[in-house]
Amino acid sequence: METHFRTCNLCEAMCGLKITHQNSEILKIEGDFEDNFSRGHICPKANGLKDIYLDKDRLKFPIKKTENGWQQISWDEAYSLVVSKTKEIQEKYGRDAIGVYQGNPTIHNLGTTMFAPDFFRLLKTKNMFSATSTDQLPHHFASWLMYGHPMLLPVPDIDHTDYMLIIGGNPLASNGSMMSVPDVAHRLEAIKNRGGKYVVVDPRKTETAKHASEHFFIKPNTDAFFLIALAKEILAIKNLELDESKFTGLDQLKQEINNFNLNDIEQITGISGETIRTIANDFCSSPTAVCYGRVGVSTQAFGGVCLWLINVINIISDNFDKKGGAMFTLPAIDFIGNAKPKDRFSRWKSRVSGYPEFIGELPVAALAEEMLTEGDGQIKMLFTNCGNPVLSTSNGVQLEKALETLELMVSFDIYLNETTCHADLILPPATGLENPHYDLTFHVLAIRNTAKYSPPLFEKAEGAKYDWEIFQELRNLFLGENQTIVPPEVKLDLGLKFGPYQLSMDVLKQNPHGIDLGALKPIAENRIQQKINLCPDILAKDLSRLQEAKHELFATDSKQFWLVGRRHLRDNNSWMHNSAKLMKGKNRCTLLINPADSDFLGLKDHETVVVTSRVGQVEIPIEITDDIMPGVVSMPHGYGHHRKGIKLDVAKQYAGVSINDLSDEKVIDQLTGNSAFSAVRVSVFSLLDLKK
Ligand SMILES: Nc1nc2c(c(=O)[nH]1)N[C@H]1C(S)=C(S)[C@@H](COP(=O)(O)OP(=O)(O)OC[C@H]3O[C@@H](n4cnc5c(=O)[nH]c(N)nc54)[C@H](O)[C@@H]3O)O[C@H]1N2
Ligand SMILES: Nc1nc2c(c(=O)[nH]1)N[C@H]1C(S)=C(S)[C@@H](COP(=O)(O)OP(=O)(O)OC[C@H]3O[C@@H](n4cnc5c(=O)[nH]c(N)nc54)[C@H](O)[C@@H]3O)O[C@H]1N2
Ligand code: SF4
Ligand SMILES: [Mo]
Repeated sequence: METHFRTCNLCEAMCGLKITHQNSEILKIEGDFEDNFSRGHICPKANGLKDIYLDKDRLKFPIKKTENGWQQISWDEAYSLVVSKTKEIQEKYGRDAIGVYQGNPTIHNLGTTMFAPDFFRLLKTKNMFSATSTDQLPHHFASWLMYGHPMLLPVPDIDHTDYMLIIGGNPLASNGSMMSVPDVAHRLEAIKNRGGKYVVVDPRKTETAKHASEHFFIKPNTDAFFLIALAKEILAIKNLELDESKFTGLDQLKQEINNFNLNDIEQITGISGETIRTIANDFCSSPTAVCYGRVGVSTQAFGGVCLWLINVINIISDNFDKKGGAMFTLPAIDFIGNAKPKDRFSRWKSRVSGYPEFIGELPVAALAEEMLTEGDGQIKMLFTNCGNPVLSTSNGVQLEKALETLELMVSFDIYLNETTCHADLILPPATGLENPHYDLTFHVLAIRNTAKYSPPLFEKAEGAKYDWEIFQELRNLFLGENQTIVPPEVKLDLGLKFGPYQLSMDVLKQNPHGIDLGALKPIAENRIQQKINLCPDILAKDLSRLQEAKHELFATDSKQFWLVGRRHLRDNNSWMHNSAKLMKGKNRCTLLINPADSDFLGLKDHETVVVTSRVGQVEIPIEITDDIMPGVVSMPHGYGHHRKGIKLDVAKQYAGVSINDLSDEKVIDQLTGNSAFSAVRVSVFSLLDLKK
């Protein structure tokens, strides 16, 4: 029997795992109590790593779609097809005829994070897309404008704070995001145990809200008003003395905020002015406090404004760059360094809808129309990498149609799923326990400075390839070069040696439980290369759009609901439903609805309803519960495995329906281009009524 220690790469929490195995048989996966960061914590998904490793549906060799179905081909054949077709299509139609979509596991896989960008950059296409614009883009946007770099993302110092305000995040299900925080439940509990509070603002009484000191229901999409009201109260309490050597824009900010008439704040948001005053008082009277917002505030019609205001609140309450507040990390591999602020927005626009580029990418809401609309620059060939946009981006049905129009589609993926079944060629890399791991991205977002390297546990299948091999080999072939293929450890070693702690691969290898580099420290002065702008013009201008939207937010219609998403501890976006162990138990793909609404519609618990939106409809059973606000319905994302052509035998049995067959690709944050999932309106009908 042997023991292997590693970091779980499935979500952002970076839990330490202790895996007991006999040769290639895994006997047990448990939490590593010697990992000081995660302290033995794991969630049920950790065991999913074993299921992925053993999954008979997982792809290990390239497959090509033929008239006789999918056929295995050699890596050489796959590579030469990719390179020759890419060149042919670019010669025929121009560079932008190639589109690229990269999904979430891109950053959970070291080899892909390190080497995929080099390959995709060679294509020089403007049609780059990723899951970022379905997720955290507004965080990067606000950071870029205020701190000068999209990756200078303040992290809540959860272990030292006395008051944490959580808006649109459910870390007890998601295990935290844009905040790598293993064992988050105990860490939140500890705030209460040391006499502090944590408070949740969410249209659903979530798992996190149920344990919180307080929870307030908020109407979806109205957080920007709530945050303005909160900022106004905080400004009234704090007679802010601004260090003019560090900040600019305070007067402008005050002016902008004062332009808002907030007398009707309760009607708009569902939260009274009195409550907001209390939150502001608590926030300011706590020795330390931090405001944290996540997917719920990011993926809405004013995501950019919300993330800006959250930063503002932390700064004006004097909790930025302070212990217990919102702080920057100093990661062992520091790819931000002393990066100077630069132009990163709207340098080009999407061809059809004219959406602005940000950090080199266009909003994924434009992906389908860029394939479907004829003309110069139309996407004719698409690469997907670690992504399942058919289930994970708005209007999946339209996207499916668009994928069928392509001349060629190539997917780097480990499954034949709802997206990759439209490809002509799938190149699957080794994954999970077969890979070495270092969290290049999540150490940047962690609540402590830590560093940990995990060696591979098992050999990849004979003849299989690592992601870092695939992307370097493709690069070489594309350029006709013969550069040596290097494993990620070579680059890691350099990054560590030149990093702020001068570590090395040798040192990391000697510390299989990770190295704790200490609590976050105030370091903004060294990280930020500009004065912090409290009121960037681009964001301030968007406030007039917010003013205009006010009336729309009031609009009520008894059959129209706001549709919001939710996450469950045993899901991982769309791609872990092929693990039988994780799928056990009651059906999770249900629509939550408040009793007042189900009564009004005459619906019975568990009956199937039809939910419709501008773009589509689904049939789904309901769960009647007071946990969801009246006027709002909630369903999980990542289901919809009934689609033809997939090879996911377990997932098919728990097919469910896809929320993104309802999400409208036209509904975006018009400033940042991020998908505004929470701004989608739906109608709900009884299936029985419709059949009558
Ligand atoms: N309505 C609604 N939609 C949402 C969200 C929501 O809350 N509501 N959330 C959004 C968010 S936050 C995100 S991040 C996106 C996610 O969007 P995506 O990243 O596009 O979707 P995933 O389901 O994470 O798909 C991951 C893909 O990566 C593949 N994969 C897994 N491991 C590996 C690997 O090691 N190598 C390779 N090459 N492939 C691998 C899987 O098979 C799968 O195809 O979804 C977004 N969509
Ligand atoms: N178990 C599990 N863990 C995951 C994932 C998973 O799929 N499953 N996905 C991973 C990924 S890719 C990400 S990005 C993170 C996301 O991490 P979180 O942001 O913590 O994830 P969610 O559970 O979607 O929480 C979003 C919350 O926002 C609320 N919300 C929706 N609309 C609004 C609104 O308009 N205003 C406010 N205030 N709240 C709103 C929803 O009700 C929900 O409770 O989780 C990661 N971890
Ligand atoms: S919380 Fe995230 S990192 Fe920890 S075991 Fe679960 S999936 Fe893995
Ligand atoms: Mo995400």
